Amino acid sequence: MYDRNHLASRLRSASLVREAAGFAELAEQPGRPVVTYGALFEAAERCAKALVAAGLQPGDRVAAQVEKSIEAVELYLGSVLAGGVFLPLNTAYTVAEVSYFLGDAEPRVFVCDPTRLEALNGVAAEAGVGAVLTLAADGSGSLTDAVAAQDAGFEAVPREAEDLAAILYTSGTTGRSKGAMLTHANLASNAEVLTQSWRFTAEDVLIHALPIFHTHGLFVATNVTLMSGARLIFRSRFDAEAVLGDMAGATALMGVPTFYTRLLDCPGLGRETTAGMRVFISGSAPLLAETHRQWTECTGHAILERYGMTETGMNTSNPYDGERRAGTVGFPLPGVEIRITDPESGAVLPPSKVGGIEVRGPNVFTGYWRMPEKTAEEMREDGFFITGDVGVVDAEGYIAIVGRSKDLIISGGYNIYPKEIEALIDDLAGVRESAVIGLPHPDFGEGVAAVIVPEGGSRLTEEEVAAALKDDLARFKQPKRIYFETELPRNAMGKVQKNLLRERYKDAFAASEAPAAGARASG
Ligand code: MLC
Ligand code: AMP
Repeated sequence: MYDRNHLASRLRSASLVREAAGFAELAEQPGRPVVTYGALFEAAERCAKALVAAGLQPGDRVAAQVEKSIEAVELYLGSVLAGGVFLPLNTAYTVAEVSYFLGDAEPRVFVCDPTRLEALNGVAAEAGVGAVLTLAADGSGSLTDAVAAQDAGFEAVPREAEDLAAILYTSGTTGRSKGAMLTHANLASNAEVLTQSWRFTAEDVLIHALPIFHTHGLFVATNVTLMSGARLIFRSRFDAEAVLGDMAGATALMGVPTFYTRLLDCPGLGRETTAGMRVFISGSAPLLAETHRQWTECTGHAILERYGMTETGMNTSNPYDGERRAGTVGFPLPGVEIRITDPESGAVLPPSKVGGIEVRGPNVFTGYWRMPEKTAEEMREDGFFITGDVGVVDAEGYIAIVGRSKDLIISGGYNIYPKEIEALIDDLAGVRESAVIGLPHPDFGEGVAAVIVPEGGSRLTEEEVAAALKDDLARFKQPKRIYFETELPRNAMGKVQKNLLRERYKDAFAASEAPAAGARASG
């Protein structure tokens, strides 16, 4: 039965039209059987039943730290169908990190990889999780067994538009991660707007090589596909050569800038190999204007850059028709309002003035899980959300992001909050203080570096610091460079001048780790 308030029902209804027209395929997965829309939703319904059998009540959280698979998508849809709140977790998170999320969100059900069950069972029990199930990358596990044991058919648990469908954690500037609460209406409205703005139809084949535990891979790439009845080439991870090969049978790619710089380094990329592609979309981190220019020169396609956040879904996009302007994130999406404000007074600024980006619309989340004071700090009374991004609108209305007022590093599309790493380093014996900074990185855009001031007499080494952080921080957050200084530069107010440190170490990653974007000869 179609229910406009229900995300799962809105995602399902588009594909029903497609199936009626005789197109049944949803996803091609290298090394695994093709999945049809019918099979996806049937399995999602069985999964909803299995979750209910495991004790799930409407409003309960379902946390998942699982590898990318179609079964993981079924778990997402099954949770939503059962009236649950889906809570995906980065597969790189350590036991210590997962322990925090489970303790904070108190999920009824937690699904993890079978290889991590032993390590995570204890923290799940401590957090009072009712049922722990497993799901492996190949689709096997105790969740799959429980799903297979259910009969087909499940009537979606009715939900209001404002009920929660998901919680996604985003690190906090003060250290503690905050759970962004997203409603059925937030997710469904954003998927609908993107489908229309980017002209997705049942004719499309999207190359999906993003992780599905974040907004980009789950709510943008997956929801837009389901909403438009399109098809997916569903890759477990990004591999530039493989993705380039996929382009012969695809029409669209969504990626972070690292996808595009790595693809530019593939000798086979060119007009011929991208001839069947309709659109290349980039987001989650700034796309260098230079990468945009090189891509156009090499393929003849102008990358369509958009701007979003965990808390808001997608906010702005360059136009599908019309100029996709390099170095900008385009215009507010239909229904979304953007304003630029003075960071001190909050006064709205006129075009061409640089200020804080604020956003309001049906896409904006309802607040941070059990943190009303944090929500109040970032939400204006008139409903505008303070993004922490700094931007400017030009005379034609194109929005450019020129910086961030939040102390945040974005590495390969992942957000990393320096505060979280500094707190761990500062706790180490022999450390007086530290500053964690993002430095230009040829592959990831920014790379993490730590500048440490040891206590007098301490002989702390780089290796000791790295070893001490290993179990507490996901690999992508761990500093790739560690420097020792006798003191940190401070301004008159005593605040650490990270800009001076960034300047001092700006070449740290210059000629390392990966071929620089732009290494390719032009023409
Ligand atoms: C991997 N590593 C990273 C990293 N990814 N380090 C820093 N930043 C990253 N993003 C580490 C690995 O642990 C490894 O460490 C080393 O770097 C090399 O790994 P790799 O094999 O080259 O990495 P790869 O698997 O190819 O992954 C790179 C990537 C991936 C860019 C493809 O990180 C990725 O898929 N990023 C997308 C993130 C994303 O979806 N963001 C959207 C958030 S939503 P070592 O030392 O062990 O070798 C959002 C809202 C919005 O932001 O607007 O969309
Ligand atoms: P996240 O919290 O992981 O959702 O990351 C959201 C942040 O990513 C935003 O606040 C921006 O700082 C950044 N971001 C997303 N898209 C873009 C983009 N196209 N250009 C620059 N920054 C972006």
